[in-house]
Amino acid sequence: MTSTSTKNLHELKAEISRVYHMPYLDLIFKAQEIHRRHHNPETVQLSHLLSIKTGGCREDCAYCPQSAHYKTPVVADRIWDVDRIIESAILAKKAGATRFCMGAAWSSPPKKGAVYQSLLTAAREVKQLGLEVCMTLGMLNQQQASELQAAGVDYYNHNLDTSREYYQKIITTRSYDDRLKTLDHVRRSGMKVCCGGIIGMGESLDDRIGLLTELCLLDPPPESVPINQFVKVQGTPLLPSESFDSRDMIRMIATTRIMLPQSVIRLSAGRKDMTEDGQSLCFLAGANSLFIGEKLLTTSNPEPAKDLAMLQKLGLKPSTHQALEHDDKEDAGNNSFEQV
Ligand code: SAM
Ligand code: DTB
Ligand code: SF4
Repeated sequence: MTSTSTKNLHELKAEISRVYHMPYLDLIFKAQEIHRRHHNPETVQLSHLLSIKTGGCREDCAYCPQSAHYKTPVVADRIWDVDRIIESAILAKKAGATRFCMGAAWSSPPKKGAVYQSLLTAAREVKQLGLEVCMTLGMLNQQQASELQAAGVDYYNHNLDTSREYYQKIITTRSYDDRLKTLDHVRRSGMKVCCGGIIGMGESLDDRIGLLTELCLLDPPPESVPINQFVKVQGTPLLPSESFDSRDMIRMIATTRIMLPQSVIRLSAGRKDMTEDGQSLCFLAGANSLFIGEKLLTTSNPEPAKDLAMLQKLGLKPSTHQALEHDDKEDAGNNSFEQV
């Protein structure tokens, strides 16, 4: 595959479209081949997600039950105390997670003051537990990004969510370029970039290809790419795509794997609605990370014991830090998983 930097946008989009529309089984086969060249096919990274500040958000993201613009069952809450966050992180580590991801329903976090300091303290203390630290708090300026990085945040999640065109129909309170600006601040700070999107919210196939095009244009590409299936919560204005099924997720993941071979792809929201066979095909298509824990932010996730049993049935092992470091080294050039 030619480097994305040497192609113009049109050619890149055409290439992604060609891959996306490959015959289904050929696509999965190609994705698995590429997956094995860059990743250990026997391991899956497990992250635990915690909503540290829920609801009451001023943005109007039409998919989100935490937006104050819609009347949903979500009850807005104040930010959690650091001690309570750490108790949850200890349990997540015991349950097998290697990364702890803290999410907040903010347009952007405060720039100073007690709440801001508590975010930095939470990052430091989670890190001391031997967990990777991830945060998703909304838009960041350069100073916030650098201070979070210095406090120990390894990954920052900020999604592009969909294509530039469809985005305008989903969110009116901030722009696509605002998102790209935050991603630039995250990248410059030295944190790793976690950036992906949502499918199943009425977008066209062209919008899915548009999202992947934008992800491929991030230079360097995101280390982590969450692919979410839209979870419809009562009160949010979006209607789910008609005739959406697990093949849409599998096709999206396989195309992401082929276009972003080195990124870790997280099979994120929506697993509660998928069968284990559907999820298995997502792993075959190149997904190698998931959220473990009964809850995502406000919606439910499969029971952890069921997830661990599913992974065991598939012969997949939760990755350890060492295993992840090993994978990174392989990605540096010497692909020892290639000879499959
Ligand atoms: N407020 C911050 C932000 O928007 O960046 C962080 C939290 S926000 C909930 C993180 C991501 O969750 C969103 O960008 C979106 O991709 C995903 N998300 C939110 N609601 C969802 C839903 N109903 N179904 C699937 N994904 C959802
Ligand atoms: C991401 O892409 N998916 C996660 C995480 N990043 C923060 C969030 C999924 C949220 C699903 C809806 C909810 O539970 O509120
Ligand atoms: Fe707020 Fe994030 Fe939900 Fe948008 S996705 S409404 S910014 S919590």
